Amino acid sequence: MARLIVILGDQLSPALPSLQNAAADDVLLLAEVASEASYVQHHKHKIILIFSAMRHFAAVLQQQGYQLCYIHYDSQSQIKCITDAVQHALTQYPHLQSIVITQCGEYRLQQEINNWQQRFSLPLQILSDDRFICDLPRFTRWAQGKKQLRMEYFYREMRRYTGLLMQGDTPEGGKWNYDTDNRKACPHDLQQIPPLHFAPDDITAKVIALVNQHFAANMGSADNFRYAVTGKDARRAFLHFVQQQLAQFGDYQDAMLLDQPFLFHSICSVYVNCGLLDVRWMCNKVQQAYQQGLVPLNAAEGFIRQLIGWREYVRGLYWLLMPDYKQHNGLNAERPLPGFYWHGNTQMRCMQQAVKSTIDHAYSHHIHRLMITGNFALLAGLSVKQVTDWYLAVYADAYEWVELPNTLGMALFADGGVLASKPYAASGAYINRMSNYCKNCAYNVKHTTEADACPFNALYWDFLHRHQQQFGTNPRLALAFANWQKRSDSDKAAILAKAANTLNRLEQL
Ligand code: DLZ
Ligand code: SF4
Repeated sequence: MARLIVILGDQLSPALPSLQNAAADDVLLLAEVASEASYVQHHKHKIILIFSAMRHFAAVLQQQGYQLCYIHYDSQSQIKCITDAVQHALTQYPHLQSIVITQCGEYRLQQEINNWQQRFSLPLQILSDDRFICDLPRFTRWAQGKKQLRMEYFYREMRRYTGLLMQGDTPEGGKWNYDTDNRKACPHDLQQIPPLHFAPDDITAKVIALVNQHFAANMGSADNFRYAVTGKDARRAFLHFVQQQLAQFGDYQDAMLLDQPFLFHSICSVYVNCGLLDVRWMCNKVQQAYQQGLVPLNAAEGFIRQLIGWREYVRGLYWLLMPDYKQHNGLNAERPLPGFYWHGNTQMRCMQQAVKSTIDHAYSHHIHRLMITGNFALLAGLSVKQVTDWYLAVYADAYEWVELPNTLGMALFADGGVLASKPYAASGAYINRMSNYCKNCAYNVKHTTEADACPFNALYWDFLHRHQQQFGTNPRLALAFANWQKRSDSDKAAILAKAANTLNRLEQL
């Protein structure tokens, strides 16, 4: 019984469940469609990455003898969405008798897929995505009956389940988590080894021309695209990271340096999230590097924690809590997103650096995302909808399952504390400790109310003051509130006036 096997743009893995029993008379469908390319205004690099990786993946499948139905992007086409593409394929290949797909990463599109059985009057098989280590029933079982769903406990279960960095029942080195050893500031003269980049081949060059033609207004320049677009090159990029960068990644995971957008980060989230890299393979390589004495434990553990802890945890939460999760706006944040999130023209050096890296590479590392663009959005009460759409659009590794919990929950605390135990609000002092940006900034990080004061400072106190009701009793913020209360009434009034003035002139910062 011949089947239509639908493969989405973030399902580019040879081990994809729906490909496992593919037969010669099955038809494999990959479709570049307007709805997926424009449901947010994706960065140019994200579209190039997905389209080019889809074309390369299809070429390999074809070489292996599979029948392919590949739909190239065409702005005039009647095929505007994945459902249209399925309709087209079923018309072209009338012998097909059922549809198979691996569960989709985003709720939005999964809802559309759920209608296919009725719409096409054919059996539809949706396979669990076992490229993730924790399947969704397992996550639901873990979450059941718990008052708080903390990543740390989930992570420990994943360590036990996978056996990664374990000695029997105990964690390697005696501690589960070396997060406190991941927070060193980076000396500015430490030698940097950049991630591997790849010159575009003919297939990518064609996609670059297409994106220049049809997505000219989107963020970024198509002409400096250097990501890997095949599994083979993505694996090369990852092994380069393990051999050259991972040893330092542990110490400097949270550090930021002027004009060093990558530091010791792997940037492999871009590859693993569209399927070019396999999580288990990556973790095994990192564990081997530790066992061979090439990298210290805090680096290996810190990296594995991101993959089998945080990444799996946010995916589980997303599917557990959608669609309601997307509606949360616990701090009533509605202020429009300032233009500098798109163009980066601001005197705030930290913001300028985070947005520049975003524009240049469709990438910025987790502390840029959490503690600069995210922290600013939290403090200034920027619209949850606009901020989450921005993150989904501008990062090459962003799909809603990973973006929404990280942004709405972690950065904006809009879910009322499902994900984080306190808001990640910070003044300029944190950014100064973790970077050399403040030394190179027009604003003075030590000032709060003066004309040249760092905008993060007054906004930070204003945030605490505004949300005293919600957070005043949170033990993790007790010290911050005590410091606020210690200030004289006139000091408080001056800080709140400065914050109000800052909020009124966000576009001029
Ligand atoms: C992100 C993306 C883009 C830009 N374009 C396509 C596309 O044309 N066809 C496709 O199948 N997938 C694309 N994707 C990835 C999907 O949006 C992604 O598979 C879903 O959001 C589910 O995670
Ligand atoms: Fe950012 Fe403030 Fe430091 Fe400037 S002084 S870089 S605005 S934290």
